[in-house]
Amino acid sequence: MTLVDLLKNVGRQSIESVGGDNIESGDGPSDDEFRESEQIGNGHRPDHPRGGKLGGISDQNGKREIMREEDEKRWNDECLFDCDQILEDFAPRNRIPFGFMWCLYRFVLSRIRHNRSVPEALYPTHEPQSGRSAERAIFTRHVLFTRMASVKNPPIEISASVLGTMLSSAAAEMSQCPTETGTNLSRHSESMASGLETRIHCEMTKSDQRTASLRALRLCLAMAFLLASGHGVCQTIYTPAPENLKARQEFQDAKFGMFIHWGVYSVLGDGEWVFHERKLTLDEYNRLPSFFDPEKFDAKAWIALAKAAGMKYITITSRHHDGFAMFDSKVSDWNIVQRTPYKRDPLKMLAEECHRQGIKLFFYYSQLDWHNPDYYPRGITNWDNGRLNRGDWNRYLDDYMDGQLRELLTNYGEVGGIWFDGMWDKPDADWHLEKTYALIHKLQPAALIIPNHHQSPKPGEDVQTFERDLPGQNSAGFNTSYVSAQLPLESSDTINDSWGFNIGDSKYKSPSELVSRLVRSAGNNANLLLNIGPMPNGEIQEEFVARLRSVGQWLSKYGESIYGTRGGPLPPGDWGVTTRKENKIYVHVLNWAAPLLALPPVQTRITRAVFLSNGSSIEFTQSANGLILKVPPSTGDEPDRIILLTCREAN
Ligand code: H79
Repeated sequence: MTLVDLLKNVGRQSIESVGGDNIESGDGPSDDEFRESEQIGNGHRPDHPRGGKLGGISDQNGKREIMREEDEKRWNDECLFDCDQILEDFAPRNRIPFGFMWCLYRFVLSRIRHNRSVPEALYPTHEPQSGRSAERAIFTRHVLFTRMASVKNPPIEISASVLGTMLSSAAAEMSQCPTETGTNLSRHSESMASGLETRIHCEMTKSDQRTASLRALRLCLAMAFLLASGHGVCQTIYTPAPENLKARQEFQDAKFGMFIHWGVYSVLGDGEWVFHERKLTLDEYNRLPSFFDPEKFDAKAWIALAKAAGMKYITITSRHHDGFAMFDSKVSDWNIVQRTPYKRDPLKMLAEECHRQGIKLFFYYSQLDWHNPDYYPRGITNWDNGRLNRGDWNRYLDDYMDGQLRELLTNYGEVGGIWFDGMWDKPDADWHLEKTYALIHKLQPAALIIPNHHQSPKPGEDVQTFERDLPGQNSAGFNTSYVSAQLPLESSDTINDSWGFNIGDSKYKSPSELVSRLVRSAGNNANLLLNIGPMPNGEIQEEFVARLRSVGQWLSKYGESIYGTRGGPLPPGDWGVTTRKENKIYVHVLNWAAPLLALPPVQTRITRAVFLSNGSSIEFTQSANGLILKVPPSTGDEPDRIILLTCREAN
């Protein structure tokens, strides 16, 4: 059953279940069947007003079908709907409005909850299916169904006032939801309801149902865009500045960046989560800064290492989840200048050196804070570390966080962008993203906003990043599998298994493995942001240095197949990937033992194939069925055999 099928069935069930007098009765379920049909048990969902609970649907022949769990999941995960198809399927039977209202309603809620752009909201993607999010999804669906089932004569009543009423009722019900989301949704629903009622009015007659259906569809779309364009509670559509678009391209061309995790936690040599891992108290953790004195820190040497590795940008932790500012912040004294014997601002030194050496500098900034009491209510990583059990969330975001971001974007010259992390700690919270993103874009329009929230991109964001995964992969279970087709992509990874300095972690990836990750990232149209965790004395351990230099040596030879390229045109596979630039395709053979490599068809005519390492010709056959390459034998020590294809036209 496709999602569209599911949707049709829901529309049908909902319409039939209210028994609207202008609806084809069809051969849907009887009341008894409907009553029996609810099987998706959850304590939060009260009974259906008509006796049954929610979730039952019927198929085309009236055979009752219970919505299976996997359909439910797909519904939540994909929620794809195709307006044209709905129109085609529902219009002849006057069934559009209800099905479509359902979609719209879900869209509106989804939009509020996730601050998504219109296309994102119309095509919501994967959310975690357990815990509070799932509970929330179920609750939302419940409210939706309840409202839908109580609307009479759906095709006529698709009007702003009905939607307004629905939203008001939903607001009342949401306010009983025992989560922060409930409260937020309640508030938003209420303000939307009142806004809508005054803004749009739509009268439709019973005799004009077909037109009504079409008008309803248009109305819904119009409302959707209206909502998205800054009216009511929704955000203005983000239009990136020309310099931002240019920065995105430069970012994509750069392909390889250095991630740096460095903070007072480095002193303990146990990673950047040590505060949380050891469940330290504030008093205990507050002692750490006095041991942080990186006398060997040398900004020039760090940047020179990044350059030797072939990296084009650096993303450094301006503050991690411990909230400790590694820069001179006036917003609080929880910072390197005021709390450590070092007393200086390493970010300033790095920024100056980056500008001198032509490297872009990005600031990692954790929105999650384990130290500031105003980070309240706390998130999923909360433990009792001695903070007061009260705080001012708005003050945390508007004064503290935005205050520090203002400093970072004002005092350090041109900044590549801000790399946000930690929002996943409070997925339901209102993070004031619109405000924060607007502040960043106002201060430095070219600065890229790179959020590591593990969800699909939201308005105002400029890059989609994937933590320890290639785009679309979700190996650790926290990345989204949605991949933006518009935004630049980035994959972040570690050289050993740690981000912050970890004295006991010797699981270093080999230089070949690192090259392979870089190549696979490029072939997947993404940058690689490769991490080092410098030591507390300011030095970078030799294991990292040696590996980075190896990758740099490889890049000095094969960089043309990486820098400035885009992924494709052929899909990545276990065998390897392709990258492209102008009329060139680079076939990166990463894991292929046989002498012949058969690939899918390439759209343009290939005029020449050479082995990039020595320029020798490569035999190939191109036909409508695909492309066959005779791969030079592996010497066993090269991470990548690259075949350069020259094409008649650009790809
Ligand atoms: O800075 C590095 C890490 O410290 C930070 N991001 C990188 C770049 C990071 N913090 N957490 N994570 C990465 C992994 C997040 C795991 C999560 Fe969960 C799974 C968040 C929510 C679900 C585990 C379970 C952590 C909190 C609950």
